[in-house]
Amino acid sequence: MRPKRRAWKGWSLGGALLLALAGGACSTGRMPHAGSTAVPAPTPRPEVAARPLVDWPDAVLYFAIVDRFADGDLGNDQKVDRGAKGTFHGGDLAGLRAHLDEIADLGVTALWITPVVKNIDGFVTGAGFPDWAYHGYWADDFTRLDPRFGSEEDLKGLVADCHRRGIRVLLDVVYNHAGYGSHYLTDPRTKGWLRNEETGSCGQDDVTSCVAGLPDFRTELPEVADYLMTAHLSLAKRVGLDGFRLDTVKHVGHPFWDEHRRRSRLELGPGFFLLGEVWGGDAQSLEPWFASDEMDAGFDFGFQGSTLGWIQGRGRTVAFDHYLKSRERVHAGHFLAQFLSSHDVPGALYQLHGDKQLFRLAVVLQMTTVGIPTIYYGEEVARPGGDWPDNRSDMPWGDRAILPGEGQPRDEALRADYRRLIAIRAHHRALSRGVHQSLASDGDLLVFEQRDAASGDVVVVVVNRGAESAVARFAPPSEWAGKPARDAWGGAPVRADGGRLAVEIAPRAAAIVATD
Ligand SMILES: [Ca+2]
Ligand SMILES: [Ca+2]
Repeated sequence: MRPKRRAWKGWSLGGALLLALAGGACSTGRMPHAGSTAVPAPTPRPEVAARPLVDWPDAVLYFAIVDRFADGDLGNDQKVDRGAKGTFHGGDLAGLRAHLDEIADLGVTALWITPVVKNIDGFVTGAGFPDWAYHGYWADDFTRLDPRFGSEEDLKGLVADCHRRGIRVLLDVVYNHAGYGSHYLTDPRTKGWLRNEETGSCGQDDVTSCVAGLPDFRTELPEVADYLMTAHLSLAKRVGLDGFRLDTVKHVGHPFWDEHRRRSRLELGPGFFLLGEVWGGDAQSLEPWFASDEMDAGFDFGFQGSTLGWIQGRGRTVAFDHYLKSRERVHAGHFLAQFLSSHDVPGALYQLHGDKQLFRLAVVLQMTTVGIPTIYYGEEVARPGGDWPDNRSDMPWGDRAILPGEGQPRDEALRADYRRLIAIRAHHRALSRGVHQSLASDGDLLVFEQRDAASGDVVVVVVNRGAESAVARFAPPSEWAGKPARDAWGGAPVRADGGRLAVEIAPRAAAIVATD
């Protein structure tokens, strides 16, 4: 979770608490959502053909906010108000299980879900509206699941259902802080575990500050570290998780992450995957966490801005090409994860003012570079998103009777294009593991090659951000000798031009050229 410093401006835990604690009345007077007739039927469990799990370097990751995806159990809804942005909307693990094929059908191979441990029951108003813990980042008890999201059996079932579909599961976990007003602050056994603003004990640096006013765990204390790690790692073991997405990594010290890595491998095996959120991270700045092997992968926070900037005509093409090349200079054995949208930033389609043609160029670039493409739920069907908190709106389900996003429009053509791009990536190891080489970066035309030496797979990617048609000319890779090349993405004409190949590329269009 990105600390909402701007949103929380003026927030203070000193003096009058702006927090309605457990069971506290909702100051808006809103009533729980009345029962809907759209109660899902008991979830059928159709036979699913088992699909193999995919190695992490080739993974495509789908990120869902549990509360905003699908409500599979209206019985666990509490104070749900689907009309308000900061409230619970009712989504849960049962909903994810019931509609897992929506995700699996895209071809993704991994699922990241928001935290599901027990969160605080109240809300805060520092953002100017009642804001609840629907996102799961405001824990009140790390040792049990939040009934609003479901039970441990639900989580175990979700993991099993995902595995049958060839999908690994990463659970988002927070080690840095507890929720506002969490019981850890009042329980005499644990209140000494936290730095907090009420006692003025928050430090100034990344590790000891109280991010967005949240009580900060003294993770340097062995008792605290052991409690938190035991809670998360034992849950992972009980339900069969494949790894964690680690929240607020830079706000916890390196010795903690060293020990966490040691224990996660000891208790869950060497393959237990750790994807960390180091805010602002990229291939270079993640080095301190990768060099000491504290985690396997980290988010590349530069990808969204670099990509959206270039396709909108900002910056020189050669500079963007250099950026793409720089992404492979990540510490050996470690990976970047590239997103176009997230719960902490305005989404790509929103930033592009709804221009789906440009958005498709961004998705092509996301799916043709090394790293783990991370799809933020609903962007594949053109969920409009917006700035926070609109970037956390409900999964659109169109005319399907699925709450909370029933009736919200979906772009099925865009979703079909996501499926095709993911299939192209799955077919070409050069896209997930290859070495990037620039073939042309003049004007508005970007042409680069991805080559995977191990498999001999070579793909040439052509992207024209300009308003005029262009022709990309390049020498065909030797691996293509004797085989006709074609554009597997947009069907652009590919013709021989002397000893070279020429690809005619329309304005604001892309080609993914290969021989198979
Ligand atoms: Ca529910
Ligand atoms: Ca901290």
